[in-house]
Amino acid sequence: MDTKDLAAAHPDHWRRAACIRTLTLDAVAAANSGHSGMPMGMADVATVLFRNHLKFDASAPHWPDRDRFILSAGHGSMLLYSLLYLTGYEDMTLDQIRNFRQLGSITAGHPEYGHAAGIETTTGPLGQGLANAVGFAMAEEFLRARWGKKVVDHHTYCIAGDGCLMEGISQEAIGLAGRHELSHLIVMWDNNDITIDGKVSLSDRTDQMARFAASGWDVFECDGHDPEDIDRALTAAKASAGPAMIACKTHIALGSSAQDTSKGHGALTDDQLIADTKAAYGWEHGPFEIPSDLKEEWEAIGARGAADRADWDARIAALSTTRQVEFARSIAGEMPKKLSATIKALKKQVTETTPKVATRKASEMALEVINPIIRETLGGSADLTGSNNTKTADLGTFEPENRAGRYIYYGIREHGMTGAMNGMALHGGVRPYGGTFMCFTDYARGAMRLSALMGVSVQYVMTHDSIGLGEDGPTHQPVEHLAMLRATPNMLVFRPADAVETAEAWEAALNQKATPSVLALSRQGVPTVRREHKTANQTWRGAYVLAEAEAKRQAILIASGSEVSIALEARAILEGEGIGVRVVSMPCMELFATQDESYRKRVLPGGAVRVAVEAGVRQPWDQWLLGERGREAKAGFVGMEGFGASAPAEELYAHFGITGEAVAAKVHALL
Ligand SMILES: Cc1ncc(C[n+]2csc(CCOP(=O)(O)OP(=O)(O)O)c2C)c(N)n1
Repeated sequence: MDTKDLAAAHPDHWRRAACIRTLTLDAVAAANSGHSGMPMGMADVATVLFRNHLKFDASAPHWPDRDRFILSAGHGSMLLYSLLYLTGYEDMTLDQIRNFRQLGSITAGHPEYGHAAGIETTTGPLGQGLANAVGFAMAEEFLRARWGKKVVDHHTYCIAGDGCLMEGISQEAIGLAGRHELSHLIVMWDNNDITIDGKVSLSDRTDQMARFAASGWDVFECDGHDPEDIDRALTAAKASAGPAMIACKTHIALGSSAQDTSKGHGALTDDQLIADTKAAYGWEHGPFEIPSDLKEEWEAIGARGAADRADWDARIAALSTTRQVEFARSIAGEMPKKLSATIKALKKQVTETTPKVATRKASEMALEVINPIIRETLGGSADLTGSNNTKTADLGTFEPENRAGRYIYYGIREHGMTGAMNGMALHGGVRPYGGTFMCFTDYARGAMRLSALMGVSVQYVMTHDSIGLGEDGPTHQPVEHLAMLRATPNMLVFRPADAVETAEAWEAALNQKATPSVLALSRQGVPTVRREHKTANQTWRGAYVLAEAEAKRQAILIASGSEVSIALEARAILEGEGIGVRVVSMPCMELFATQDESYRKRVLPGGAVRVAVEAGVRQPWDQWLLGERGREAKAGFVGMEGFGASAPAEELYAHFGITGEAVAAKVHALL
């Protein structure tokens, strides 16, 4: 590839794109780490996209009707940072570019949501951005149906590399987008034939265009270094009726001696190589230097959308006040005021009727009252709707014929579902929740971790949360999953004991703006353990005294979920013997940990024997058994030590010794 020919063919474009290429070279050299090749290869595509197609206003990065640009190939972060700097995003200063990958800078190794305006999502784990993009596009379709084209009408553009397309999550995302005919989604594939280990052909021979086409996408091709060809392909992609994929033929690390090699993938830091490459670009400026005429051109690109945005503002102002307020509330992620009263009413009804229901059913009962008042919830399940109890009566199905439908059949795609839900939550204006079996959080894990890292409020309805699911056996019975989820920073794990706690958990979860929640729910029926109506949300405190000792307190039993009633059985046995036992229900360890010391001390005072009961592994319980004034000699655990087995649930509880009698015996042994 002769860069002289490219420069001669489109000199103005060439100079604009060279800004991205040289900033990348300089920033990676300064950091002595990073990925030079991808931004150097995709600079032309990105330049044409931003200049001719992307609807955005750099001075208003949160404008709700902007087009979204998602860099799924997050290792090429300098592509995004360069674009944000060049087009004039206020927080992306040249100093930030100079401090690429340094502590405290907003230019992290991979783009991190929340660091800088214009970073729509955190990417780096390959394929995630692509799945997010599908969620963004679904949210856009839904909101367009709800609010009308005048309020919501934008595109989602995504750059994905070979790595993104090799990851399994890509197939889930592609299938979902094809099914839903997401015509406002455009994926640009950086088709450069190179990954870290060498040529793509070392590990893959997939016909990517055929693969997308087979899932219902419209596919296009372009020469990723010819601005006219790129523009043509983008124009065609925007006009297509389905989601569009453009295979952009590019050269990684274009213009350098590492071009078209895996060496070009990583950090190009050699002084001579950088000098030679800049010479090949015809670039005669110093490091980090963008000549003012070019910077002005780029800033004009950044301001191109200002008129569109002003028009949009006027259209919003023309809406009725009620609609304006509702739009602003949903975009801000605020809960409607009615939520609290609605949950209280449900709790009251449950304490009066004391049903014995599975907490997955209790979750459905909660959703039946939540969904009608929060019109931005988008529910779904990875093909376990009837088991996860995620679909309520009023939702309707989201599909091309009914974009206003609020229930999504994700198919058997836990990871794709989760990545899409992240995208929806990031888009704003919708509140996604989705379900699968708790055991298959493993399949969703890559994206769940990113919900937590980014701080987006997605609710995970994870049913069949223990051996209590019974006959499906150990393949389906989670034992280590609660520990894994609780170990994840910024994730709330709710394991409610009954229908009251489940309603409270939903309220607490929905009120989180920057933290995802898992609701770990039982398959099997559990009795109502909260028999006295309290308006205050007890679950919000993480743990609370459910039943006080009657005789002199000698033991505290701490339990969650379906094991709370087992702890109550043990208490009855022990109290019958004159041993005073307090039962603490602990539906959410993370929230309890945030309570002040005096509250924690009131719930878990020192002195008494402590036994935790949960049909999972012990690991997360040590904090409450040994810490918080506990002592090893006085601590015990009743739960799982290995995998489960296939049998009816009650037999399994007996077999694994998770019974009231076993808990009572443990207390005896410790006293
Ligand atoms: C899930 C995941 N696995 C592995 C990596 C490490 N990784 C970063 S880039 C890359 C190669 C990607 O190849 P490609 O998408 O073709 O990028 P290019 O070489 O074109 O820059 C790998 C394996 C990662 N970031 N995410």
